[in-house]
Amino acid sequence: MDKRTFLKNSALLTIGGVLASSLPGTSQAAGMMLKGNSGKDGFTLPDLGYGFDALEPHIDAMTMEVHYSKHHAGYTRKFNAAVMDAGLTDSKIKDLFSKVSQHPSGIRNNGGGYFNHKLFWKSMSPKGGGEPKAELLKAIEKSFGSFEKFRETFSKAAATRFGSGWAWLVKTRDGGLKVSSTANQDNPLMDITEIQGKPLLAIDVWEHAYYLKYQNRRTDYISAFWNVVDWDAVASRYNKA
Ligand code: MN3
Repeated sequence: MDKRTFLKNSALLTIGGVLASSLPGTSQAAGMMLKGNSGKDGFTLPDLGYGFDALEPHIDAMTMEVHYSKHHAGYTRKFNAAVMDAGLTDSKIKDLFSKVSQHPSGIRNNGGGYFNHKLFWKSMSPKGGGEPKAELLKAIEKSFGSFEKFRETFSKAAATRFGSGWAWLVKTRDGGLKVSSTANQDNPLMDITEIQGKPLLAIDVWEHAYYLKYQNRRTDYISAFWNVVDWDAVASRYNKA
């Protein structure tokens, strides 16, 4: 190869590298790298599925960007490290949670942070809001009396969670629906949680989830959240549970 061909090829390789690192499909490559670092079941930051500004004006772009790319990415990284330290890289996340009381606190805190945010992003959509349909609506009416009553109960659980934590809509083992709230990054799949079951809907009430736009007005953030709830995603979780 002459010098000119060599330079041309190197330039193409460089462009290829830059392009590849900015393409969505390469998250798989990043995932494989992460798996290499944390065993075969490495946990990866999921795609958000919409832009940082997609939930404006209800949830602002800056909050979304910092929340996803700093907070959630941090939990994901620390969760992988905690799983590796504990020699639990072969475990499924649900098995880790169902015995979380027996594991180091890094699994509880960072595993919760990893899982809860994933569910939170998938509970919201720029096309969200309104009311659930069909079976889920019936189930909500059966458990809470009305959709409005459910909303009040959930909003209150979110507003009154002292300090940092989450509020949940949970499908319990008997098939009923309950609203609960948990501290820190705990969730309804964990054996240390009072109301256990399958989480269907989650709202993050840590200050980092709303402070930039709403400051101390957590209840304004909770009211705005209803405009972006993706009821189709919640219904599909309900139907699978
Ligand atoms: Mn958060």
